[in-house]
Amino acid sequence: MFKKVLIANRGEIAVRVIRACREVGLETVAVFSEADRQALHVRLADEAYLLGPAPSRESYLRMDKILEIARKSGADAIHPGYGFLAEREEFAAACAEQGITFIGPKPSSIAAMGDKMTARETVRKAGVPVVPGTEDVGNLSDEELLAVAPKIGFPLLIKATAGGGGKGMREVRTLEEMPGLLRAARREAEAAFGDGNVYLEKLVTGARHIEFQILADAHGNVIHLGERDCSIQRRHQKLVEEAPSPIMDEELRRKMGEVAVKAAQAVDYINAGTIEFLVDKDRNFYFLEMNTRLQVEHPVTEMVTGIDIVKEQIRIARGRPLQYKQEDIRFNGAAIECRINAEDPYSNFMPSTGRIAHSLLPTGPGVRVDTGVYPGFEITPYYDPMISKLIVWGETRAQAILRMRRALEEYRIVGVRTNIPFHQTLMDSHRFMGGQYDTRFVEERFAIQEERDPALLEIAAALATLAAHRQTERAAQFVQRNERDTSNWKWVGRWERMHR
Ligand code: MV4
Repeated sequence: MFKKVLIANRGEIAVRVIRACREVGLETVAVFSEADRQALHVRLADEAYLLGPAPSRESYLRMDKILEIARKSGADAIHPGYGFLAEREEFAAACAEQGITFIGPKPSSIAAMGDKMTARETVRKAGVPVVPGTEDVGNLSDEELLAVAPKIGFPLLIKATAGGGGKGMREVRTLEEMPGLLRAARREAEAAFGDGNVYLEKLVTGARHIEFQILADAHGNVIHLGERDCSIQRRHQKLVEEAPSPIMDEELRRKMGEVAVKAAQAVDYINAGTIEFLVDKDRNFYFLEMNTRLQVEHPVTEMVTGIDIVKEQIRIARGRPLQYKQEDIRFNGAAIECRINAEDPYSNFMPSTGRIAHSLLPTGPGVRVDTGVYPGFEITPYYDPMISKLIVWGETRAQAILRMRRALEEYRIVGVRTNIPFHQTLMDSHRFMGGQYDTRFVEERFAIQEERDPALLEIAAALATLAAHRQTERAAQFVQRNERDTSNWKWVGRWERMHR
C-alpha cells in the first residue's frame, strides 16, 4: 500500500491532489519548473524537486526526470492530474514497470480510448450509440473516404484518429470540397499528433456537450456520478460547466448513465473517467470520446453528489472496493463552475501575463475556489491561462446562478486581466438563465458587453494606484456591480414558478 504520492502536475490541480493526500494521511512530493519556484503546489507539498526550465517539454513532460525524482524521494505512487502526462500510455506503463502505482487507469485503457477510431469501434460493438460514420478501424485512404462519404451523407465531419479537443477536425458540406479538406485535416493532425489518420462522422448540429463521471474499482464495480453540461465553450476551450444539465431528467440520466458505464466496461476501465456525449435537440445521444483522467470540471460533480472524487481515485488505486453502489448516489441541488482565465475578454481573449499584485477570493456559503496562485505570483505565458476555478452550489439552478453572480462581484484580481467580466455577462444572459444554449452559443450568439469608457478606467486606475499606495496596498479591480441586485429574489421566484 503506497504512502507517498508524487504529483506530476502544477497549478490548481496539483494543489487539489495534495489536499486530498493530506486529508487521507499520505505524504506528498511536488515537482516544479523554473517558472514555478514560488508556486502554491510547491509550498503545500511535503517535499519539492526542480524538474527543469519553464517549457513543458523540459519540465512537466519529462517522464524520465519525474520517475527519477519518484525513486529519489521514495514516492510509491504518482498522480498525473490532467494534461501533461495524464493520458500517456507509456507513462502509466513506465510507472508500473518501476513498481510505482499510477493513480489512474491501465495503459491499455488509455490506449484504447486515446485512438478515437478504436474507441468508437470498441464502444459501438458494446452497444453504445455512436454518430453514423466510418466503420471498423484501419487507415483509410482518401479514395476510400471519398467513396463512403455519400453513404454517410453531408454535412459531415473529418476527425483525426489521434485527435480529441477539435484538432484536425473539418466540416464538409459537399463531395467537391472534400479532397482539399482531407488534405488540410491530415496535415493539421500530422503536425499536432504525428499521426495523419482521419475518419468520418455525420455532423450533428445544435447539440449539447454532456459528459458522465465514472468511477470504476479493480473488482469490476462501475458506477456513474451523473452528468455535467459543458456546452459553454469557445474554440474547444470550456468556460463554464454545470451539474445537473438543464435538459436532464431522471429517465434520460438513467439511460445515458447505463450507456456510460457500458462504454467504460468495454475497455476494462479502472479509476475515475469521463464519457463525453453529444445530445441533439431531440435528445438523441451519441458517444463522442472518453477522457481517461480526472477532469478540470470534476468539482461540480463533487458539489452535487458530496463525493470527493480525488479521494475515491486514491482508494481505487489502493485496491479498495467502491464505497458506493449506483443506488447510493443522490443528486442534491445545482453546481456551476466558471473557469477564471488570465486573458482579456475585451481583446479576443488574448492571454494576459504579469504578477498578481492583489487578490481577494470570494468565500461564504456554497462557494469554492480552487486555485494555484496567490498575490506575488507571476503568471507566465508557458502554461494554460486558467488561474482558478470558481465553483458555487445552490439549492436550485436559479440559486446557483445568483450565488455565482455574487461571487463574481466579490472576486478581485489585480495585476492581470481576467475573463471575470465575460462570466458576469454570461450569468446575466437570458439564454444562459433559461438553460437554452448549445455548443455554438458563445461563439455565435453571445457578445460581451462593451468595456467601460477607457478614459474613466484610466482615471479609476490612477485613483486606485494612489489609494493602493496610501492605504498600505489595499487596491481594487473595478468590477461592475449587478443592477438587478435588489430584485434577485423576485427573479428567482418567477423563474422557479415558471419551471414547476
Ligand atoms: C462532433 C460535433 C458534431 N457532430 N461530432 C469537438 C471536439 C471533439 N471532442 C468532438 N467535437 C465535436 N464532434 C459530430 N459527429 C461537434 C463537435 C463540437 C463540439 C463538441 C463538444 C463541445 C464543443 C464542441 C464545439 C464544436 C464542435
